[in-house]
Amino acid sequence: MFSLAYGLWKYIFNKTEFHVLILGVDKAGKTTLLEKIKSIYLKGEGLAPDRIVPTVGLNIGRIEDANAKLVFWDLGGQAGLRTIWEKYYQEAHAILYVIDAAAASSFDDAKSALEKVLRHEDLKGAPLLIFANKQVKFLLPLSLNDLKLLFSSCYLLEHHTASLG
Ligand SMILES: Nc1nc2c(ncn2[C@@H]2O[C@H](COP(=O)(O)OP(=O)(O)OP(=O)(O)O)[C@@H](O)[C@H]2O)c(=O)[nH]1
Ligand SMILES: [Mg+2]
Repeated sequence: MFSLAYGLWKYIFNKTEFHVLILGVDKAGKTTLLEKIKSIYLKGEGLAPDRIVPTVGLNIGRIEDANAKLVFWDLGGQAGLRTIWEKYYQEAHAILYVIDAAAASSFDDAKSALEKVLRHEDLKGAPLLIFANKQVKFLLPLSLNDLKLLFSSCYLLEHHTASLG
């Protein structure tokens, strides 16, 4: 009887957990974005931008709403650290790929790193959001449309600034 009641309770109240992998080349603003998300959804949590250092391991953020739990995995984007990314692909449900929209010099690297991510078997069918970060009005090297063309393999390109919200 207890196990039946427990099973019913779990069925009704258990929330589905989704794993979102935050990827992108170094200095794109991944950790700043994660900390911003935390500060918005976890009231009071979240590091200020001046306390964020380049990521070597993994940063984790968990947020929860009425229906689901989201677990964000933020990995280091330096070239030598990108081999670690694929260890997380199998358990990832979605990819949030951050680019520094103000740094034209990083676009080629960001694009080829993204293409490599998308070629991986374990991510077939996983939704992808490309987050064009660090947007300062009128100062972008490329317009949002140009960025869309450059990253033409994307499904949806969102423009924003992680540090300002
Ligand atoms: N102006 C501006 N600066 C930003 C923004 N987001 C991040 N930065 C800055 O960009 C730099 C790199 O940010 P991080 O969040 O550490 O970048 P990252 O992608 O996590 O880098 P790695 O951990 O090395 O892969 C820091 O100096 C941030 O303050 C933004 O939206 N606007
Ligand atoms: Mg980082």
